Amino acid sequence: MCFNSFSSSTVFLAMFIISIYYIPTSFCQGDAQYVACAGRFRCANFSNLEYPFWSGGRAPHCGHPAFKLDCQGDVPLLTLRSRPYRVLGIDTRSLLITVARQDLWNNTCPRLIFNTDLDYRLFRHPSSDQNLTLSYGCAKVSGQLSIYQFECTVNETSSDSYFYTQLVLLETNISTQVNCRKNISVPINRTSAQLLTATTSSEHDLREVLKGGFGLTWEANDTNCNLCAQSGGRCGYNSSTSSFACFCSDRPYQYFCNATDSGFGNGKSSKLQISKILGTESH
Ligand SMILES: *[C@@H]1O[C@H](CO)[C@@H](O)[C@H](O)[C@H]1NC(C)=O
Ligand SMILES: *[C@@H]1O[C@H](CO)[C@@H](O)[C@H](O)[C@H]1NC(C)=O
Ligand SMILES: *[C@@H]1O[C@H](CO)[C@@H](O)[C@H](O)[C@H]1NC(C)=O
Ligand SMILES: *[C@@H]1O[C@H](CO)[C@@H](O)[C@H](O)[C@H]1NC(C)=O
Ligand SMILES: *[C@@H]1O[C@H](CO)[C@@H](O)[C@H](O)[C@H]1NC(C)=O
Ligand SMILES: *[C@@H]1O[C@H](CO)[C@@H](O)[C@H](O)[C@H]1NC(C)=O
Ligand SMILES: *[C@@H]1O[C@H](CO)[C@@H](O)[C@H](O)[C@H]1NC(C)=O
Ligand SMILES: *[C@@H]1O[C@H](CO)[C@@H](O)[C@H](O)[C@H]1NC(C)=O
Ligand SMILES: *[C@@H]1O[C@H](CO)[C@@H](O)[C@H](O)[C@H]1NC(C)=O
Ligand SMILES: CC(=O)N[C@H]1CO[C@H](CO)[C@@H](O)[C@@H]1O
Repeated sequence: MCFNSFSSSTVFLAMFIISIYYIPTSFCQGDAQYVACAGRFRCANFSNLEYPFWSGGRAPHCGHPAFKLDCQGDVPLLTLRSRPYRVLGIDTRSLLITVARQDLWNNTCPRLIFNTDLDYRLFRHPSSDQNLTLSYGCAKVSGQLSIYQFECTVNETSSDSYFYTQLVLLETNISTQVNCRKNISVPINRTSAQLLTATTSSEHDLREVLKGGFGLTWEANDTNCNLCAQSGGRCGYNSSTSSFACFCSDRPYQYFCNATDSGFGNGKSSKLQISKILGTESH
């Protein structure tokens, strides 16, 4: 069906007559890019995924380039600044993704020690989150701070490693006592921070927190996407302009399906324009 947004059969008939004059032949078969982005897709243990996400099985123009999922394992992997993250949750309503660093998932001792590096043009931390510091290759300390110690063999030398939350850093003089070769930050939420601040916290707790991951809210022109979808389009990306694109049944538009969108073409007919002619605009 091409005109399923019009319920009245009278309007349908009028539309049909007008369509003979106004609608290009490609209108009903659909723009190829529009057709390619139909429906939602599955990835590992997630179903119903849509823009800004895409994967190997879906055309790249149907998603934002930074949101490509690797669906080969038991959970999707998302590459952020060339490092892999396990995707543990996706909430498209609140634009919240829960990810865990693949190298630190159920693991306190990664082979390569690197900081968590994110593109803050695309992602934000929930405001209650904080950084957990993991310090590797440290000289030994004694006393109370050793509760935050864990084992990790760095460069074939077994040395002490420590984890400390922001509160621990603030309330102890750990930073003046511990001398480490490498420090990294990993985001954690408030609940996890409380757990790891407690003097009863253990390496097991650390492992569990790292396994649970952290939340990130994303911003990938989702407002544009809502407008596009409302106009009957499918959200995507124009790689030649590196910007959002709205694929409509007749052709791609910059923001949403309409007739005289500046920047492309020269104003072919569309649902919106026709409905304006008929005075039956449905929104
Ligand atoms: C997918 O699996 C991961 C790891 O087992 C789990 O944390 C996550 O909740 C699962 N997601 C869904 C949508 O089932
Ligand atoms: C997490 O790591 C521990 C210790 O290495 C292991 O016993 C456990 O099976 C792992 N859990 C998962 C879900 O991989
Ligand atoms: C952790 O530290 C980095 C670098 O200072 C900062 O950009 C980031 O927002 C911090 N993360 C959280 C959860 O506050
Ligand atoms: C381990 O050795 C490599 C190569 O010598 C070095 O680049 C890296 O910083 C070392 N890691 C730590 C934690 O010292
Ligand atoms: C730092 O901690 C050590 C060991 O608990 C203690 O001996 C020292 O007095 C502390 N230094 C400061 C400045 O609090
Ligand atoms: C890592 O952090 C500890 C404690 O804050 C500090 O003593 C050490 O100098 C830091 N090391 C590096 C390489 O930044
Ligand atoms: C906090 O993070 C842990 C994983 O580290 C997760 O299990 C828990 O559900 C999160 N809590 C909240 C309130 O988001
Ligand atoms: C991408 O944008 C360019 C420049 O505005 C336009 O010519 C082209 O048709 C667009 N392509 C798609 C697929 O939207
Ligand atoms: C089409 O959309 C553009 C924004 O993308 C807007 O400036 C223009 O007024 C719209 N035209 C019509 C006919 O709605
Ligand atoms: C995160 C992102 O891609 N933002 C873009 C949303 O769209 C506007 C206008 O096309 C761009 O300027 C932003 O960079």
